[in-house]
Amino acid sequence: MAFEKDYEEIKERFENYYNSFISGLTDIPEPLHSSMVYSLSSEGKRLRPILFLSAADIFGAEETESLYKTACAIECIHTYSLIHDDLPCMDNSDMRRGKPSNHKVYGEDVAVLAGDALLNLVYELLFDAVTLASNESKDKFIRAGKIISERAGARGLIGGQVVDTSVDMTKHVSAKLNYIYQHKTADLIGVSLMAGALVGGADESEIKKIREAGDNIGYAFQITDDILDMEDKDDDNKMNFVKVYGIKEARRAVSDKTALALTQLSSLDKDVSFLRSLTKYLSIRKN
Ligand code: GRG
Repeated sequence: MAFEKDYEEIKERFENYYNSFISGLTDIPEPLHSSMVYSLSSEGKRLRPILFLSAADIFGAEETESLYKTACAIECIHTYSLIHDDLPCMDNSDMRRGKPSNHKVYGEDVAVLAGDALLNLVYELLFDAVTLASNESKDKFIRAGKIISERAGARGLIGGQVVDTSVDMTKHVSAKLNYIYQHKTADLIGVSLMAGALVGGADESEIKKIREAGDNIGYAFQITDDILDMEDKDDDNKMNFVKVYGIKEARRAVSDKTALALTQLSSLDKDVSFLRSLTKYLSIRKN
């Protein structure tokens, strides 16, 4: 299928750069180095960098090193969040991507530090992206770095995680689930699209449309994750959309959010065919 071929092609282009970035991680003491490389190089979908690169392409961004450094920064945020999310004090998960989770191999102390080190690499990469950018695109990479940092931070990913792990879910469950899904998951997915559009030169109204589409894609992605977890019987006693509303309502929500995202993408006067196919694929994915 054309979509799968296109996905693999963008993934391969990203991974060529990403793998050389990982090989360049030298002068790091052991076992920190091995722990970082273990999670960075384990097989994932690379969804967020693919969203970023696709959005950038739609708006005509050039294939520059700044672009790929920003894509690597986004994948590093995602990887650190998975390492920390698996820790016993968070989701307490022994497995990740079909392999023992980072702390199961390297211990909790090293896993915490590997996550921290990846987050520090993020700002090295984002600063490098600005430094290497042409004079005309420097401001765009500065803005992209700023929104990525915001959405990864206390009002974004980390805010969503703290509500997920520590808030009493017996009251106002709908509002709390909304907050968790928007921030823990949709913020990074949405900002990948927004940042790509930004560095490609999208105007404010285009960024707003792609932000809305990205947030709907991200929300649907998290509900799909819950559905897959329930089907896998990988149940963790935590409240989620399926447990609160049931599987039928969860499937309907995925379909509604996906339809909204498709309409929002189509309202951009651009060739969004790959992003539309990706959005549809994500709503029926099996992993
Ligand atoms: C500072 C402790 C601390 C935490 C940072 C951990 C954290 C904030 C946020 C958790 C974010 C999280 C794990 C959200 C779940 C999102 C999700 C469904 C991830 C799986 O994404 P995929 O399916 O994974 O794209 P692959 O393996 O394909 O990359």
